[in-house]
Amino acid sequence: MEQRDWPGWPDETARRYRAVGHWQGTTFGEQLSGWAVRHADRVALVDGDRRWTYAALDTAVRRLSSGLAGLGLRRGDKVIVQLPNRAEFVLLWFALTRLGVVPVHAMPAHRRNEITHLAAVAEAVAYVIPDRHARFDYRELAARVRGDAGIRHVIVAGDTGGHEGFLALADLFDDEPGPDPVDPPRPDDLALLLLSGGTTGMPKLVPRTHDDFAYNSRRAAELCELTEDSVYLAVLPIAFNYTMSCPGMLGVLQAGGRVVLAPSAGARTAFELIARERVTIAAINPPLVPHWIAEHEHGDTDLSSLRILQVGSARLADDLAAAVTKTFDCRLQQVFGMAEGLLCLTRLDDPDELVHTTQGRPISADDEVRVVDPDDVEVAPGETGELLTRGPYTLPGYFRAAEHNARAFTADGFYRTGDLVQQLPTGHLNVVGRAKDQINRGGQKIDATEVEGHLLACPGVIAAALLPEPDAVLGERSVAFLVCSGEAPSMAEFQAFFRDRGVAAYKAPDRFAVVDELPSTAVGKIDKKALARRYLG
Ligand code: J2J
Repeated sequence: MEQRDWPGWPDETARRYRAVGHWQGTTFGEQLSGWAVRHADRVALVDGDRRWTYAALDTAVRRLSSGLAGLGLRRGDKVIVQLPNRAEFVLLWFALTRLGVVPVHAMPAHRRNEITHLAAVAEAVAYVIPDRHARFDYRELAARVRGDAGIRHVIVAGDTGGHEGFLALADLFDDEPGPDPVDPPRPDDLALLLLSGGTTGMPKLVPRTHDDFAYNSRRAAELCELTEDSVYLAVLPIAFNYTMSCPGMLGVLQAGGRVVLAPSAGARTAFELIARERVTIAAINPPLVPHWIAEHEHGDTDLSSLRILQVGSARLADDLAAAVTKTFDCRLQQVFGMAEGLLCLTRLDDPDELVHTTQGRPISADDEVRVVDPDDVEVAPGETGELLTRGPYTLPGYFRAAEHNARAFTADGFYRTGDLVQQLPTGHLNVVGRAKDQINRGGQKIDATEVEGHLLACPGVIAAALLPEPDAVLGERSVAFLVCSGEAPSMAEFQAFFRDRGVAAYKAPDRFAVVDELPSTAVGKIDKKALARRYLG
């Protein structure tokens, strides 16, 4: 069934990735059981005052798996998981993947518009939410989505709030771990679905297998020299590929280390946890960097355990990178990754010059990289071009998106990243721009086409174009250029319109500019380059 949902790697390529040991032929359920034997009494997971040893984690996961199987969840079923950085995410994630049930990684910021879309594409049978998080009641959202999307079960990590038919996650733990799943997943099965940043209207789903995702995190963990003594602080949302597998939660667990979940991304919270748990590696994005630097300069928290500070998901300015090295007594590691796969890291022994000015180089010797011009011809070394890639953990095609796949991949299976890069003789990449119609708002990706669709649905808007503009904090923010009939709606009206449509708040334009007309190209498309030149200088 899955082969029809997404293309899979060519057989010959898959054989090679197995033969060289990238794909080790184990599932996450098997891996967790192995870790539980090897590291039984070591602490695996910390969430506030709650702690799980490896043995306790494995037992809790088995109990939850049995309960989920009792609900009727089976290998191949899809479940939308929208949980913040709480231990329940980790327990649930392993319980689902142990059964071969596929978590669809929604982000806490997503709302009705996004969840309904994910549910429809994945044909999700269940939806897992917190009760409340960051002043938002997810039960209200689930109550609305359930009807639209054919979701059979809503599972709440917390209080069901009396919503009829909602199940409490806590009630799904069987008293004892049940037998092994009757129809266990295979290592080359779909293990999870990640969300792409999106460039074509609505986010695509990125299929990742047990084999490829495990390789991704294992290889990243090797390059970060993680050991049993490593303690990873999850600052960004745990469902994010970066936090999951680069090396993230999975990388640190496979090394026998400890995962500490930060309840929010605030620098103060993070610093307290670093001191308390003796954190050795943390992963953040560029907008957090100035906060971390300021917190360090004004406070006296003991950060002496920290060995690696990873920064990625948007371009880190070179001077900010140098400031990190100057401020913190640890190694900066730049991280350039994507839900689709390819991960680039600066190496721990790279000279500062490379660490401060590049976004690293691919983690696998089998990551194939091409830098091409608009005709797909390779540019001269060091010149700017679009980055194309294929490899042992880069998707061979999106999930249920045959038409899009035809455009997003070359005939020989290279994924078109939409990132403009220059490659140095050392293999390091410098991300210099973007060929895709996307805004990177401090690490959050906004699909311009999708937002333009919402804007055009707003009464009085005749034409719309969303562009990035520089922002001191976020790197980029979004600006909507609009042509309106009659008087343009106010900023407040636009915001209310977006909220009522159930669109995640970060997608609402940061600024609106009403113009008389939008320039167009020879073929009649909106000419965003001309627009940017005219209004953004
Ligand atoms: C410039 N652009 C970057 C960087 C990502 C690890 C880290 C990040 C992501 C991620 C991820 C960048 N400099 N250092 O999945 O595993 C932009 C590029 C890229 C897109 C992918 C991971 N790091 N980007 O950010 O799927 O444009 O993944 O193609 O959200 O973010 O976005 P996303």
